[in-house]
Amino acid sequence: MNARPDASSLPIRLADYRAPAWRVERVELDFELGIATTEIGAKLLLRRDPAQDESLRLDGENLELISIALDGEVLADDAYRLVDGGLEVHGARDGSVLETRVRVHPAANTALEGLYLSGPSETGFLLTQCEAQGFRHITFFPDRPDVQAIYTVTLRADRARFPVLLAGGNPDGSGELEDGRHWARFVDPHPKPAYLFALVAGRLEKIEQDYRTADGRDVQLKIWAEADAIDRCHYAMDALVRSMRWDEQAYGRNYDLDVFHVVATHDFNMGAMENKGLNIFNTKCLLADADSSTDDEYRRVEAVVAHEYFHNWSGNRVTCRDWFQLSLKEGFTVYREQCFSADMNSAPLKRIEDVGLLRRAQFPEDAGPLAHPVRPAEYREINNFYTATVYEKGAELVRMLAGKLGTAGFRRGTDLYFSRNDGRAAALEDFLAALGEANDVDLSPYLAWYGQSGTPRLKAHGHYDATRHEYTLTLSQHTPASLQQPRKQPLPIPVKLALFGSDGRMLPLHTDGQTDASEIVVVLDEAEQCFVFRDVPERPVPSLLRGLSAPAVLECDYTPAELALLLGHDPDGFNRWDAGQQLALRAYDALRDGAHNGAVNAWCDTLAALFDDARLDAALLADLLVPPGEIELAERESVVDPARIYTLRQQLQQRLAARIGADKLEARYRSLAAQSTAGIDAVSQANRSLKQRVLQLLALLDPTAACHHAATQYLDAPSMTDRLAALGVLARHDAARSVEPLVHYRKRYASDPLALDKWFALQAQLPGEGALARVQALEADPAFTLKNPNRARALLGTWANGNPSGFHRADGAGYRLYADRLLALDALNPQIAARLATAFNGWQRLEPHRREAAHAALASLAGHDQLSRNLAEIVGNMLK
Ligand code: 0A1
Ligand code: ZN
Repeated sequence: MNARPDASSLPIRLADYRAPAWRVERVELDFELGIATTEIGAKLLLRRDPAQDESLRLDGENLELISIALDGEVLADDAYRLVDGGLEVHGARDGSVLETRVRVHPAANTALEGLYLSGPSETGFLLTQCEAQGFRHITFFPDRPDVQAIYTVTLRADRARFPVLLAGGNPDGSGELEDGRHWARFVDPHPKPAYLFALVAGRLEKIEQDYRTADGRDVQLKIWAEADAIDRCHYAMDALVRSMRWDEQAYGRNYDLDVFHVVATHDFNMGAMENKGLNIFNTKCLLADADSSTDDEYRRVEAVVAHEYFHNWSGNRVTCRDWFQLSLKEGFTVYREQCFSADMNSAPLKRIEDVGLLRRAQFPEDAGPLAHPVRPAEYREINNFYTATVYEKGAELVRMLAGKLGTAGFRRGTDLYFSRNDGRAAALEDFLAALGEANDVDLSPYLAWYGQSGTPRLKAHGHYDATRHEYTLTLSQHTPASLQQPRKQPLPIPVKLALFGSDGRMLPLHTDGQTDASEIVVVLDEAEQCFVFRDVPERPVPSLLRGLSAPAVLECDYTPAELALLLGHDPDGFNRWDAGQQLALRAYDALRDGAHNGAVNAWCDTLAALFDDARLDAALLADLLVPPGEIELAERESVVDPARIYTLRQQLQQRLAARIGADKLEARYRSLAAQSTAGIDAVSQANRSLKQRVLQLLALLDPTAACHHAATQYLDAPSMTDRLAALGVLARHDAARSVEPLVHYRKRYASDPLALDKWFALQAQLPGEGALARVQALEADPAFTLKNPNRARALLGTWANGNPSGFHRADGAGYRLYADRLLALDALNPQIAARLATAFNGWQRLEPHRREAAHAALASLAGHDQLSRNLAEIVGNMLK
């Protein structure tokens, strides 16, 4: 059933963009819905660009054409032609109306793209996913985002089987039909690209709330889910209302329809989708309650609800000209979502989380065979470009621009961007132009960031002239060459900085331009530049790239004592954390190289002192106590041995635990455990976060004591966060003792897919070579299936991406099993197979045995002739 478009098809290039020769002004869609078969009638009012004389060509895949008529006349066989991936029609004119009728098979659609079934045939519901190119699996249409039409959608179906019928836009009537069937119509007055079309039909429950926008529109907010999940939608509703208010206040953006629907499904390829007026969510990003959701999950629900809602302006009202501009909507919307979450929670903790993700997911992507610019120059399969680079690095670029313009200037710029481009399909140049023009600055140098892949290395060297009290900071930049871009150019890098005195206080800064600020931004836009600070009373310790003011890697010749000073004293939580991360890297290097213990001691001593500092926020302390992860550590090695990295990182943490001491860890654990609650307020979350970290550290010193606490905590846990934390410690440190709680959890949550996913993921994460056998055993669990993306990701994705020492076995058996599963997955769902295949990223730097085995697994995948275009592109790039 899945399309197997020619895997070797030619790439699509940004440079080849041309405006569409044919547009659709209005479209009327008629769905005769059924689980096995659905029929779709489409009536397209066509507009032709008089400057182009191409004949009409529509996209369409896996569609059975039932009938076709042009301007009311049934088309003769020679007046149209079904071609690979579409339909050509002869004789159409400007203003012509094309009518087609097609048949599709939702229950057989395992790729979850187009119209598909969520859940079992008897009880599940129908829904659509059209981004990026799913609409062509529904009807023949110019499926490109610069074709924007007004949609009228009529749904017809059996009332008992499909009591709820939803589509994007405003409701425009409903009623009964013969034979127990009914209909509902929706009209969307805002012209939209096809990727924002959506429908949902089936048995769903709802919660609802009224909302009045700042500009006075009454909106009905409705969240829909299957009966067993509807009670877990209240937090999402609360987050939605807060998102709507925030967008009114922060960006002056109001909602623009009378209804806003949100639907939850267990079967979804991504996190969620911003379809106009009908957002569809993976349950993982929508459902939340104290018994089954962790604190991280609550935060994710809040963030994703906001993200999809914010798209209504950054993505829907102003959409993308073509898919190369994807970051125009995604980078900007991630940035908006990050700011919202920072406002709702703690700004430094949010920044720590975001930078952690950037370093763990985006930096490695940007340094490996899948590296691409935020605006790629070419692609074969657009679904492979929903990447950390387009999303996370894209958000960093917007953050950089926002930082440059300041809050008021950025708002002036976005106001102009939204008003000037409302209803249009825009390009990244339009974004930069609006921000720049509204502020009278030329932002065009920043475009270079969008076209160049790779993470710039920022080198810093300071020189203090004690007689002149002058401090000269020399900054230089270098971006490593990549296959596609052997020569990289210097970029404008805003470097936010401060200088610290030896007593840990910030020094006032005197430069030519500014005086007396304690924090300033300098822009490095050449390969190397010097910046001079006057009246500096003593040799300062510079704090650089504060807040990660640009997505770069800082290389500075700090001594461990200097980093320890910043870790101990920086008033900004994020910068303090970042100094701690840099110091931990030094400590790690020292352990690895058997070098002098200076850095290890500096890291451990400083953290041990902070551990005793009652003024420090518990959640920040928890983050400070975690060294960079295995993936980040591997990024710095030219030859990677994941098992050795794991061992060294464990040793480093053991040193920290020993320095703090078992007694203190034990006492802190007891005091935090005594204050445990089920609340999701910031204090309760911080308590849980620190309690978990303390227990993990204690387990490295005294596993018996820690497992004793963990066993009790598992039984008494008032929240999922505590329950899972306890289970994690038990499973890692006392396998035998973890059996009973694991069985207990499995039974308790047998009918809760999201909780079961966490059970699979927790075990897939257990380090070491035993992981392979564990994964195989878990595959035999009756609840395991490759057909559900969340389940496949929970087991296979967590193992390959979140457990380096378990996946990268020296004998290569991990790679072989994984390649096998990717093949099986590819036959069902190419998008998920391709995404999971990116776990091989970095294989070229593995030590020789593993590298050879990884290469063999990739080569065997590449040798299959039935690969989807999705998987073929990833594997092909990996082997370039
Ligand atoms: N635009 C969505 C992400 C998304 C992309 C592709 C999808 O199907 C292939 C689904 C969702 C977002 O950014 O939230
Ligand atoms: Zn998005």
